[in-house]
Amino acid sequence: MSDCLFCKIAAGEIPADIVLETDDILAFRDIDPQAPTHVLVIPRQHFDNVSDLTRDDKDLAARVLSATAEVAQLETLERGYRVVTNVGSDGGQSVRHVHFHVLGGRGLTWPPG
Ligand code: DGP
Repeated sequence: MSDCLFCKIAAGEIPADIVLETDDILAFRDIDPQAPTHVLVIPRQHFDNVSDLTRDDKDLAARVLSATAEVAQLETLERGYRVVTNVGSDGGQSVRHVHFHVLGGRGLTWPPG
């Protein structure tokens, strides 16, 4: 999508601090980190949010989830971490391109606000 921020990051049109990159997935550091490690994992392909993923996308969805684990390993989050995806306004989603937050490096409280 031409007006999507994360599509532009995926296309290299907007710079990002990239942690992991494959043909169809990108992981980059969040611009406003909420923990010592805060990385966003996205498919390069545009989906508004996780609700738009269907059974047809199961292989890509599995690769994205697997990439979150790989990021945790690269960031040495051996004490644990959290994977979050926000959906819609009540879910706190501010960027409409599906993304998984990988947060770690400190003890995280529950429930989130
Ligand atoms: P969410 O609120 O769940 O939609 O998360 C969107 C995240 O995207 C938020 O934590 C801040 C981050 N973000 C917004 N703009 C940029 C940007 O231009 N670059 C990077 N690296 N992260 C961004």
